[in-house]
Amino acid sequence: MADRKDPLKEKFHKKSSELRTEIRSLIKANGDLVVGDVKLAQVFGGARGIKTMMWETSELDAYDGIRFRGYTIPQLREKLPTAPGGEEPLPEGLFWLMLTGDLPTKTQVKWVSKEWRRRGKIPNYVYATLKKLPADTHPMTQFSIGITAMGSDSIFDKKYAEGMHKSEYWDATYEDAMNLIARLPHLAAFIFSRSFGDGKKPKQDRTLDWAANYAKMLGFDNGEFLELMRLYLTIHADHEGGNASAHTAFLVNSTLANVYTSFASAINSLSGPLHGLANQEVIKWVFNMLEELGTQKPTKEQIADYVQKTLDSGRVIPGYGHAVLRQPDPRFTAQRGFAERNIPNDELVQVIWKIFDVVPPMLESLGKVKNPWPNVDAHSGALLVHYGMKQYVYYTVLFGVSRALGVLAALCWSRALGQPLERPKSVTSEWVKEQIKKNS
Ligand code: CMX
Repeated sequence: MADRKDPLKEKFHKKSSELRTEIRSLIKANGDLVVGDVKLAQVFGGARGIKTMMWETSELDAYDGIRFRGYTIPQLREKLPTAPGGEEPLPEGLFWLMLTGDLPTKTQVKWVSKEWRRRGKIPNYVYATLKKLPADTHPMTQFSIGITAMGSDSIFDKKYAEGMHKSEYWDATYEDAMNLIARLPHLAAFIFSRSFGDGKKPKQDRTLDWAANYAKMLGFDNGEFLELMRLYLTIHADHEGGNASAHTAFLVNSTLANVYTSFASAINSLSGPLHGLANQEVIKWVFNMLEELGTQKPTKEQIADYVQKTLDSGRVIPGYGHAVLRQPDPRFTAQRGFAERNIPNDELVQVIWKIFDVVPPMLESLGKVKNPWPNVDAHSGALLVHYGMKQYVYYTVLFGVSRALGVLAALCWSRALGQPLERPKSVTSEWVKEQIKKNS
C-alpha cells in the first residue's frame, strides 16, 4: 500500500501468509479436535480459562507469567536492543518481535523508531475535538475520545468503502496500526498537557526513540525516567488475548471496525478499576493510608490494620490478585528490580515492598482469593511518583499507550489470518435449569 520500502511489513506479510496456509490445512484435518470442556461455573464465572480465541503475540502461564513469543521479561531485557548507553529494552523491538516472531537487530529497531517518528503527526481536528472537553475530564475518557476521533483518518475504512478485496485487509490494518502507535504518545502527551500543564501541543525530538520521546513530551528528561518509560512501555504491552482490553479490541475488530475504534474500545475496557485503572487506585489507596496513619514510614502492623479496614469495608486491595496468575506477577518483579537498581532508598518504594510482605498472607487467610500476589499495578505508581509524575489519574493512559503494541500487532495478525466475526453463544438461566434437570 505505501510506496516506501517497509522491511517490517514485508516480513510480517511473508510470515502471516505462510501461517494462514498452514492453519487452513490444520483446521481441515483437525477441526473436530476437542481443546477443552466448559463447566457451568465458568459460564457464570466470567468465562475463566475457556479457550476461545487465537492470539499470536504472547502467552500467559499461571505460574511463569507472560511470555512474548516465548521470551520472558528477563529474557527480553537481555535480548532486545536498548538505547545507546541504556539497559532497558526498547518497546520498538518488542513490537517487531510480536509482529514477526523474530528478535530484531539494532538496525531494525532503529528503523521502527524512525518510522514511528515519521508517522506521528495527529490531524488538527483531533486536538480541536479534545479542546471542547472540560479540562478535568478523566484522562482515559479523553484518550478514548481522541483515538476514536482519529478513526476518521482510517486507511482501512477508506479502502473498504472503495471496495477493497479481503486479501488486502491485513495491509490496510498494518498501515492504520503503525500510524496509530506512532500517534499515541503525541495524543497522550497532549492530554497530560491539557489536564496538568499549559495545554500546548508537545513537540517530539527527532533524535529519540518512541518511549523517550513520549517521556520528553510529558515534560520529563531525567535519563533514568526515560529508561523507566522504555521498561514500562515494554512490560505492559501484552498479556495474551483473553484479558479484558485485548479481548474487547479483538471482538470489535472482528466486525471489521478499524483499529482506531477497536483500540478505543480496548481503552474503555482498560479504564475499569478491576483492570488498568488499578494502577491509579493503588497509589490513591497508598496515599490515603499514609495520610490516615500520619506517617511516611508505616510499620507492617499499621499496614495490616489498614488492609483489614479496607477489606472490612467491602473493597478490594488494588494491585493484588489476578484472574489467571497464581504467582507474583513478573511485571511486578521487573519493576521491583528497576527500583532495586536505581532507587532502593525511596520511602514510597519501601512502603510498596512492605505492603508486599503484608497483603498476600492476609488475602490468603480469606480463603476465597485465588491469587493473593501482587500484579503489575502494585508497583508502577511508586516509581512514577519518585521521578515527579504524581498525577495518578493519568497513570492508566501510560498503560494504554503500551497496550497498543500487543493489541495492534495481534489485530494485524487477526486480519492477516482472515479470522472471522467473533460470536460465542450465550444461554439463559432457564436453559441452564433445563440442562440440570435433564442431567439428573
Ligand atoms: N482484594 C480483596 N478481595 C479480592 C482481591 C483483592 N485484591 N482479589 C480477589 N478478591 C476476591 C474477589 O473479589 C472475590 O470475592 P467475592 O467472591 O466476594 O466476589 C474472590 O476474592 C475470588 O476472586 P478471584 O477468583 O480470586 O479473582 P477474580 O479472577 O474474580 O478477579 C481481579 C481478579 C484482578 C479482578 C481481582 O483479584 C481484584 O479485584 N484485584 C484488585 C484489582 C486489581 O488489582 N486489578 C488489576 C488486575 C491486573 C490488570 O488487569 O491490570
